[in-house]
Amino acid sequence: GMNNERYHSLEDIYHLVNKTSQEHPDMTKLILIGSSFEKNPLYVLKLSGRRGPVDKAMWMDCGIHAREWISPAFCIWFINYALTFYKEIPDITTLLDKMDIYILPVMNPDGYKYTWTTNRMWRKNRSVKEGSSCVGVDLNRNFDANWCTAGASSNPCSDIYCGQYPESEPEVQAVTKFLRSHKDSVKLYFSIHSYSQLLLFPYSYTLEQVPNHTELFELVQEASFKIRRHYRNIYRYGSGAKTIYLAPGGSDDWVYDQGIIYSFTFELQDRGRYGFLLPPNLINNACNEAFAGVKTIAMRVLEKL
Ligand code: 0X9
Ligand code: ZN
Repeated sequence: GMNNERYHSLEDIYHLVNKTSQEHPDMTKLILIGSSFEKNPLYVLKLSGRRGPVDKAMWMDCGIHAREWISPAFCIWFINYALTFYKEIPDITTLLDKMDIYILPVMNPDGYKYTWTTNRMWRKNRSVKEGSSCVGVDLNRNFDANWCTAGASSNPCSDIYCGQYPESEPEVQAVTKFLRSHKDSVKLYFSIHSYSQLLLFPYSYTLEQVPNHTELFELVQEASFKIRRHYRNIYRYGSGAKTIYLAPGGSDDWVYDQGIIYSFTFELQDRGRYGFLLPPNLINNACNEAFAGVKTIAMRVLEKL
């Protein structure tokens, strides 16, 4: 239910997504975009309103980093919200009537599973390479965007290891392949992380500003104001490099340079009290305010397109 949330295991998430697609065949499509290093499937759920085809779409991925449990929880929450309140609440109805929404609930299923079984604080994927005893690549350092420069590490034992070469990881390959082939329709990109309460946009790989910096700044500023007014929580905002740190090889920067100029990374609750261990009773509030941010930006972008 929407009010006593809990975190879902990887098996639960597969089951939920599968069940949801079967219960809503008119509004959903389940798309297998690839598989992880350990051969777990990467499913994208496509959400559409009950209307004819449209040429605009939004993408949202969750769970790039294994330990950030609120992130997959938000993707699941979003799917439930959309299918429950389509034609009941104007915000989600407008979004689904005007664009298709592609949701990847867990981009790093191997790592996510590992945080449930073995190490709650695991961040990377679980790929192994001959000649190294350390496991995993940071998927948000493996995209082909100023790959492995300052802010990433070439040491396989580092938590921010960039991998052997750009897009070396199957999870990254699956996402880039899908987005390359849907470049014309996807206008809006969100990547959901935690924690720190930040609304970020490119670049993170350089301190230089993107051409539409002012436009993106105004979008995240408005989203932050809305969240503060409705939920009394503070979200800082700005370009990644200037707001937190230089970090190359990220999904948002790669997406931006592909021409998807409305590209965002959200860092959800909290600001450090619980960190990655956000208690289940706070999931709902975290998701409600994250949705307020996504909605604010998506509505504005729709007006511009
Ligand atoms: O460092 C990251 O990958 C993200 N922060 S996290 O604490 N969730 O690991 C921030 C990503 C910002 N965007 C890029 N670095 N491209
Ligand atoms: Zn993260």
